[in-house]
Amino acid sequence: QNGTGSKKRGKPNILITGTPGTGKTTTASALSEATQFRHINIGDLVKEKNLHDGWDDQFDCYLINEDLVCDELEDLMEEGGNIVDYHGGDFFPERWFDRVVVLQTENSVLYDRLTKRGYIGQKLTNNIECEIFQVLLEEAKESYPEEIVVALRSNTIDDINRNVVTLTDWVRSWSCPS
Ligand code: DAT
Repeated sequence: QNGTGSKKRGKPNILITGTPGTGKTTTASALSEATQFRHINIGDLVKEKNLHDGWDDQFDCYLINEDLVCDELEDLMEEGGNIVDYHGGDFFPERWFDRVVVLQTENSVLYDRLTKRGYIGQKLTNNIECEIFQVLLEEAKESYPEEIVVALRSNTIDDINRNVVTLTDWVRSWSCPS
C-alpha cells in the first residue's frame, strides 16, 4: 500500500533539481503559473527564514540547516501541490515527492550562463564539473525510486516550454488517472 501510486495527497509534489544555472527557477516558476502549484525556492526560503548555520566562505553560500528546512516544509508537503526548487535533494524525506526532475544543460551553454551570473574560478569549475559528472542525477537516483526520476534537457527556451507542457500534463494525469 505504500508502493507506487499510494496517494494520501490530493495533489502531487515535484522536486526540480539540477546544477546551478540549468534553469530550475525559470522552469519552476513557469510550471507554478501553469498549474497554480506553490513554487518553493529553497535558497530563498533559507535566507528569508534563517534556516542556516551562517555563511560558508569556502563555498561562497549559506550553510543550509537541513533539519530546519525539513521542519519548515513538512505541513506544506503533506498538503501537496508544491514545486520545490533546489540544487540538491538527498536530505528531503523520500515520501515527499511524486516526481523528481533533474534538469541538464550542455557544458558550453552552462558555462556562459554561470559566467553571466558572475561565477568565476573554483566556483565556476566546481559547477561545470558537477554537470559533467551528472552529480545531481546520480544523487536523485540514489535518493528516490528510479521510476519517479526524470532527466530533462534544458538548453533553450524551447526546452523550457516543452518541459513545462510535459510536467503540466503529468500533473493532470496524476490528479485524474484514466
Ligand atoms: P537555476 O535556478 O537552475 O540556477 P535559473 O532558472 O536561475 O537557473 O536560470 C539561470 C539563467 O539561465 C537565467 O538567466 C535564465 C537562463 N536559462 C535557464 N534555463 C534556460 C534555458 N533552458 N534556455 C535559455 N535560458 C535559460
